[in-house]
Amino acid sequence: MASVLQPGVGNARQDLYRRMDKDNLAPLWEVLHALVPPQPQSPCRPALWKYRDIRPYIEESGRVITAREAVRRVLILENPGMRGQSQITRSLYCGLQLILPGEIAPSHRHTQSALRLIVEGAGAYTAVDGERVTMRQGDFIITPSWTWHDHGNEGSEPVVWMDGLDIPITHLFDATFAENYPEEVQPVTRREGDSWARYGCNLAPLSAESPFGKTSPVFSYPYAKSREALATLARGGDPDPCHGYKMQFINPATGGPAMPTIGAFIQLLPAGLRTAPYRSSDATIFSVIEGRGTASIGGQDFAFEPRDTFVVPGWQPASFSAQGECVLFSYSDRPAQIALGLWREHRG
Ligand code: GTQ
Repeated sequence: MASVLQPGVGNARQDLYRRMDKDNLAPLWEVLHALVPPQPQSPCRPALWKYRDIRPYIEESGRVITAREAVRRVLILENPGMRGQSQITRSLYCGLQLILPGEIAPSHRHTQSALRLIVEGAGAYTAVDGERVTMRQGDFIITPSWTWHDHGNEGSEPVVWMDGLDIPITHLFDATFAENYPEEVQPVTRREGDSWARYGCNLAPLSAESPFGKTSPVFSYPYAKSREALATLARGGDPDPCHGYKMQFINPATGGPAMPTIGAFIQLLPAGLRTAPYRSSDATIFSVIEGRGTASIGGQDFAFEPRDTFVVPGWQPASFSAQGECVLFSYSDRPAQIALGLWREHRG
């Protein structure tokens, strides 16, 4: 029943608010609608970063600071609706990291999980708890929470990759810890390919140890393998109307997502495909590996080409129109939302 405001009640309320404010109290009824909206109300906006436009800044960053001095030489992709917060969505961070030939990004570890999607160049490596992996374009590489990692470039060309981290999630929980390795580069204790051989070939050691806790023991998913799988699927059956041929990267030890907080996906859109609108509660960051097309996000059209990055805010309808055959990598906080019973999707 609507209450009728008596004369003087407005003043009485303001008076109450003022007095209790100094005791760190606030009235819920003034903010209830904003705290519990019927649908997500996010400052996150759709956006696209054209690699062609931002590549000069990345190159210039390589002239003004070394990887050693920067620790990580990264340009952060900040959501235009959340400038200054180092966030591309409310829960995730995104950056483009540059490492020049001969450079080293020193070893450290943190509770944040990181993923890398190699965007340009070859010949760099990242090391995870004693094992190095060579980076190639399109590779999806994980740095599990609390694992030592350093990056180096032993090749002859600049290497750029996209960093996806769950920084806002660890900050939300105030569960952020970090430390530097005592030396710049951690010792190599396993041969390259060890973890792939051990966990990535539908084989597993007889003992059920999990070297990286809740994160996949396979920390590098070579693009050549994922691309071949997508090509086989695309030859064999009809595409999903919303997604084309879309797969998620898994932890072979559990069959679940490769990382506990971040879901990672790869999809092939056949040339000419126009997908049906799709929305889900996990805001999603896309990196274009192959092909040109248009992403329609919340009614706005964004033309994309290889190496571009774009973001689809949660619960905004998105559809794709593929000019040529496209391959898109994407990541979101879906595993975290599913674990907490929050995730929703809507097709059509
Ligand atoms: O490579 O360890 O983009 O710690 C941000 C924080 C990359 C990294 C980032 C990091 C890293």
